[in-house]
Amino acid sequence: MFGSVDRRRGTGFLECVFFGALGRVYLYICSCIYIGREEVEPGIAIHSDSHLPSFLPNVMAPLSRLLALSASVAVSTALTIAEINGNKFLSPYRDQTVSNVTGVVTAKGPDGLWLRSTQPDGDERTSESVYVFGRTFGANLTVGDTIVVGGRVAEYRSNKDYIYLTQISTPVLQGRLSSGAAVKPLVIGKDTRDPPNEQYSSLDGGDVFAVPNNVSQISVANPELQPKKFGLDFWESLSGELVTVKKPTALTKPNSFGDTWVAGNWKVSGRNGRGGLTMTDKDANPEAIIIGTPLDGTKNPTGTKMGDSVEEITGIVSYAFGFYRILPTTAIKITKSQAPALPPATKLVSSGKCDGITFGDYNVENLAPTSDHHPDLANHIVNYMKSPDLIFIQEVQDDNGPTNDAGTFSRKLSQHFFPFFSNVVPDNGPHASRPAFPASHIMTIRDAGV
Ligand SMILES: [Ca+2]
Ligand SMILES: [Ca+2]
Ligand SMILES: [Ca+2]
Repeated sequence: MFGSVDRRRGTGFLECVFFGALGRVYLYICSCIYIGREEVEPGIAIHSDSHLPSFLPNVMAPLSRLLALSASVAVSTALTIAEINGNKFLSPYRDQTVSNVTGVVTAKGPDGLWLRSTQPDGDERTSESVYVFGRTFGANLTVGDTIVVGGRVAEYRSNKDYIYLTQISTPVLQGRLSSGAAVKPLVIGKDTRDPPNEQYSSLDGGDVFAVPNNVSQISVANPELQPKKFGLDFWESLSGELVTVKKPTALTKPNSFGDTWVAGNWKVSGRNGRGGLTMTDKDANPEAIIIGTPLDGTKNPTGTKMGDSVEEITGIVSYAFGFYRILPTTAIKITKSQAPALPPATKLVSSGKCDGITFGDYNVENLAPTSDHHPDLANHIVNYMKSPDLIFIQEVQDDNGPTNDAGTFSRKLSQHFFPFFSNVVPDNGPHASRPAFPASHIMTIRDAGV
């Protein structure tokens, strides 16, 4: 078989035409394609003006990878993983092809594997591990294998508002040096420093609550990492690393996927009486980390509660869906819950006089006239919140509930639920009537002092 290559630079698209005894076969290769929010492996499309034998796609897959490598604009050789990651958020070798990258396989996931360098540089800003993206790449590799890899350095994100994740894509296995290397996770707070516990980023003056905010974006400013000071920088400096979280505590109830925020036995600030971390001015709790989807296909529990003790977690530091996260090697396990299950009622009780007022804040979860949780809400407001003088409530819907129309206030709720309150001020802002963002109301329970 012989052929010709037509390289179209700037489009990431490579077309090869092979012809011979089989007739003409057209092989199209894209270095990277996207389906939905997931990146998938290099695209290979084969068209032929003759009958193709069934083995041909198998023969062409490795060939396509080699061709994709050769088609790269620039090639760098024998880089360390630390050099690939660099000391900023984005790789200095972004979109370049690299080869002879040596590392030990520390973990495998459904779409790729993670490599740890055999030549660490002693600089805590440069992660010594990296994600190698390729669904079939690791099929014959196991944890503890020391391998030599080539591929393209890619910065991947599934949404323009997210931070990029550095990875090696379109990988080619250049060699397996040995097997059975010991793979030891880094214990966070012991083998690494403690995560910073107040500030997220050098942008926004270090305060995510500062006004004005969003002065720039990490992926645009690409600042040099300061893992001692800023949370995002700390987690980025461990990107791709296999880590252990000792004595984790759940900080929230999980989302519907079982993703759970935790903090380990490192130094935290803002710990509250229920074991959570309370956000305050200039403390947005970057020491919290979300535990994402387990690598082995198991599922995290969805019934976890704030303050629950969790069994030691080992997994890979990654980034997806807007958050740095640890992908555990297997599902997390809850070992103990807070008792009693409900916190006590507040001790802040209004005197009903003008010398002081009490405030409350309650998300009433899509409250509509047809909701069945009116009695629970009333019970919580009266018996747990002790009827604050002023209460901010979120997620109030209008008379027709989730229907998206001009309504921002429920006449029925005002007749049946709100009569407990002496004054109701609905939020008539631009989002007030949208089902995804039900309105906020400020209500006063008593006139005294307000
Ligand atoms: Ca990076
Ligand atoms: Ca380093
Ligand atoms: Ca904190």
